[in-house]
Amino acid sequence: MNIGITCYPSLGGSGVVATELGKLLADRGHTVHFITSGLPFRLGNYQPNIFYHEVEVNQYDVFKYPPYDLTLANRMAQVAVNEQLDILHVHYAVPHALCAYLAKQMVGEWLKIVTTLHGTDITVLGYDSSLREMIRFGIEQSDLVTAVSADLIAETKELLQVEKQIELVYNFVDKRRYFPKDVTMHKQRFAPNGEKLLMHISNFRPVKRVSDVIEVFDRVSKQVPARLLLIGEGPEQAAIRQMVDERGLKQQVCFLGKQEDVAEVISLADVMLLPSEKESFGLVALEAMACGVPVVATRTGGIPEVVTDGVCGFLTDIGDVAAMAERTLQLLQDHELYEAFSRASIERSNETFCHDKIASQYEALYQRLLSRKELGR
Ligand code: GMT
Repeated sequence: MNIGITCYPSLGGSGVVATELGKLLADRGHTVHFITSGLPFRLGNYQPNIFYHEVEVNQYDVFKYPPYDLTLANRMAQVAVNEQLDILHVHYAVPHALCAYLAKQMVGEWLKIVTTLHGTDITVLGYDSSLREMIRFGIEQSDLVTAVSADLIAETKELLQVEKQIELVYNFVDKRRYFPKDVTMHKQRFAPNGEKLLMHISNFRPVKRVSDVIEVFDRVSKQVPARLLLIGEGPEQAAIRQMVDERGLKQQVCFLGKQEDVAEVISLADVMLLPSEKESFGLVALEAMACGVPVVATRTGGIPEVVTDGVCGFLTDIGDVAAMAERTLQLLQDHELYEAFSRASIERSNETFCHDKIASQYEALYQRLLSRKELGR
């Protein structure tokens, strides 16, 4: 198949999933065309059947707002025709589903549009009255729509009142890269006296509740010697640094900034903390599980579909930092429990969220769409 993929190319779960999917599809012999505003950051090494088509936005002085959406739609249409795309798979509804719709209007019905909903495109933007109807339209006009958790499907249906069937396709983790790694050398650097390492990875937006991570760490480190590794950057970072200083935790908290390949660092962690307000899936939780790191997270959105509470991690109510700290301590202090959770995490990520299994699901959906096309539907 000739498959076009559009996503946000910078750091972020939806871009990661889209890029990794493109690579897997290329491994399976398909030709993949990324149509994006920048080179997807996880694209990695050259692969002969992966192509990149840059979307260059016109910065003409008259425009107060450069027309990214129109330029993208036009580029999608060009690539669809020139490369004879069978499928155009867009990740994140806004504006990608609408751009794909416009491209399809330009080239013809033969171009099949698949839209994957990732979370904030519904759970945040869907509440914006200036976008809501547009998002609903983009979903209804897609030939096929998928979402990354059952919870996201339910919220989309309820909030936007869409009639369209939405297929559940979970996110995945590539178990060839995410597995427990020997990090003894690095551990020595971050935990020189054998301290326990807690970790949090996010874009430091308010929805991630990074201040809860600090609250939890503060409590845990009063009971067991521990360090905290924070990975990622974002708008809350300055406030978090200040909070760390005010609590006198500076020596125990390390800000690692943006890391391109978290597969290399996750194995350093003893426990991954994810106290989000909302999380349609929680890719970071899955990546931690694949590396055998138990997760302590909030019972919100799609997280309970990823982290089985009491088996591969613990789930608590949003903002209940006391419970999160207690659960973290339980894991850190009970070796047998820890080992059981670690094994269960690896097993669950390999079975339910294996890259091969999910790539096959997408492939089957594409094939279903294309066979409908042959039947003239
Ligand atoms: O987490 C974010 O804010 C980034 C966002 C994105 O679009 O990259 O993540 C969303 O999509 C990820 C991949 O499907 C999911 O794992 C995240 O749970 C989801 N974020 C939220 O729902 C807040």
